[in-house]
Amino acid sequence: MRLLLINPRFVESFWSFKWAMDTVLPIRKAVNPPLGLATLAALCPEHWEVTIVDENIESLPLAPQVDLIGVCGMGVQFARQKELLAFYRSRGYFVVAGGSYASLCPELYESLADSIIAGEAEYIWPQFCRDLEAGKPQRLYQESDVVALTDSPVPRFDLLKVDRYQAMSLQFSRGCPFRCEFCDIIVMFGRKPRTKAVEQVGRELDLLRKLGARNVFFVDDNLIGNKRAAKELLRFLRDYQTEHDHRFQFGTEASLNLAQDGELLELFRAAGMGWVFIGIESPDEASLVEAQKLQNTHQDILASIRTVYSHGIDIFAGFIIGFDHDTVQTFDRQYRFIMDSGIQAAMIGLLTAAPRTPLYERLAKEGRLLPEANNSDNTKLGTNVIPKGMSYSEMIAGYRVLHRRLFDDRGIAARIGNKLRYLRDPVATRKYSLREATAILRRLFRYGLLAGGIGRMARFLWSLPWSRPRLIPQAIEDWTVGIAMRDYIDRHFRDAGEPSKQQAHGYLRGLEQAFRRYREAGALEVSLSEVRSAAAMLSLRLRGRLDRGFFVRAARHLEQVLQESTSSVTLHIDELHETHLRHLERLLRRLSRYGDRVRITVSERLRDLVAIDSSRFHLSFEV
Ligand code: B12
Ligand code: SF4
Repeated sequence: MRLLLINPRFVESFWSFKWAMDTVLPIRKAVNPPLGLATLAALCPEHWEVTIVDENIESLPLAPQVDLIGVCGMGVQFARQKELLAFYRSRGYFVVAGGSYASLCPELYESLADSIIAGEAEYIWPQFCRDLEAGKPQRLYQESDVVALTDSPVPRFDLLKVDRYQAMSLQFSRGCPFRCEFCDIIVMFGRKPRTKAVEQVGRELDLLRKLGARNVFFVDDNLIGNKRAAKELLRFLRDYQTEHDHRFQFGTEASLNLAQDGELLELFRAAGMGWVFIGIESPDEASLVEAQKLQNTHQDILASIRTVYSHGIDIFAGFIIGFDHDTVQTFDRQYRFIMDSGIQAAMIGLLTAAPRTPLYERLAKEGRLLPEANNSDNTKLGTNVIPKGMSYSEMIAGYRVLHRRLFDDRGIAARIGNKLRYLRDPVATRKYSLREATAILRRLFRYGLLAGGIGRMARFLWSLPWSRPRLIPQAIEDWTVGIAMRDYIDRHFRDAGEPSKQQAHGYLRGLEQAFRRYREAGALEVSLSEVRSAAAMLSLRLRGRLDRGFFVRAARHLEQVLQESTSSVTLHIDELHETHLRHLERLLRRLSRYGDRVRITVSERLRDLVAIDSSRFHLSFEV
């Protein structure tokens, strides 16, 4: 049996760190690989031939030589997952859906896939494989029991393109003992953390070492959910690192009570855990209590952060705005807190109610859910929750302003100072070779710092800890993170408003005039499909009989539209002469920086001729 597993393209978010990936780390194309797919591949019968395609780093095969196709997805990938399931199904493939969102809401997939795998796959996937081989696959395989992680195989890391990811993923435990109201982790994985044996982790690290990985993210929901097991793991990692020349840089997710356990912190350091992601959510105790995030109320949060820094461990953190106790004043409180904390990678989200969570149930009862709104990505300018302490529009406006304040050059530099004041002797890292590190620095200087003007350069130089040179790499990393987040804000958090509607119609008229000749000859159709807040959705249908001049001018016009606004563009390539292929390629190269907002359809006849990089552009199918 030949199986293709696909990780659909993500919509860009803060987590994409697109600017850093495209500009500073061009060898890397995404932050983390789809570990679920590598695990699933390892659960297949030995005689199955498995391939993994991650659309975030590579193009999709449109006519793969396989017998079945599995597509995974989180909620944020649902639209793309649906599109891919429909496309491949329409081509006659047997399609299977799985992953986080199918686990949370399997009912949404009923009409989309031939089989659905809901929940952890360790036991139900082998059962599906047996049924399929026997010719009687069922529609739904739902895990209702508890999977022992000691039964989870070493993932097929060898099927992933290791060098394209910033860090490889490895999972030690699932589940978390806490009960935060908004959390879907405990709905999916339960409150009793389950762990692998440390020897399993050792085997996974052996394979990652063989494949050349250096950077490993322990993707546990809360690595210290079971402290005894966490300590055993960390001791094991410490010894493993000593044995293997401290080859790995590790990072993970943990709850804030990490700061209260000195032994745990020492072990983090000894194991080479250079950074940790912590859900801080709010500096406001009333909001934490409301969210049942009581573990964050037992100590002064700022003091805890500084304790973690004092062990040489960097912090990424999640923050939430929109709790019932939050008002318009909350933005300023969060601003001051985040600045003081020195946290550069501050992932601030609007409170979002994921289906099946206690928060979702409560707000549904209170009539405070927006059913059509985004329920999966809490870092967009919108949520499905109607706030209580402020109006929806005040919340969105405040959210936008908060980001602008935090991620101006002054904010980035000041946070670095506030972090480095407490960060002691960072955990030794060997993330990059000397050659890689030099190339990274050169690109950061040229495209990030010098491009930001003399003011940014001055702030950069001022922020470097000249008297403690060991901390300089941390400052450089924080500038890279800060500029990447700022770049995202500049492109995605523009002001919406009426003038933009006029602007959208202006773009349409501009295109109509510029390309009148082609339109009149029936070679091109231009239209404006929708105007939604600040964004126009422009569409160009290429019908052949174009020339080089068209592509050159189209590149200029479309690049300007994408640069100036949050509009998106759809290119329908219905007809294209072979000799124009290189002109089209040049046009696409110009637009690729905005690929997230460029949708492309290619007519059936041209699919062998026109290859679109679906990891760059949204390749759409007219099924
Ligand atoms: C690593 C990670 C990431 C990585 C990316 C990982 C990747 N490339 O896929 C990063 C850091 C980039 C990330 C980002 C985000 N993430 Co994330 N992430 C995780 C995390 C911590 C681990 C995922 C993982 O590797 N698990 C380990 C594997 C082995 O488990 P698994 O994926 O569940 O797979 C099992 C089954 O689902 C099944 N399976 C998996 N795939 C498939 C496919 C098929 C066909 C089948 C049959 C079965 C199957 O088999 C596996 C073995 O049992 C999870 C939490 C978690 N515990 O899963 C959150 C999680 C998946 N992320 C989540 C969210 C919300 C996000 C963000 C939207 C956060 C945000 N607000 O911005 C962003 C979006 C990214 C973007 N737009 O760019 C949610 C998803 C909720 C949902 N139900 O959809 C989760 C569950 C965490 C949470 N509750 O907050 N994330
Ligand atoms: S600490 Fe994190 S994983 Fe645990 S319940 Fe709270 S939000 Fe969920």
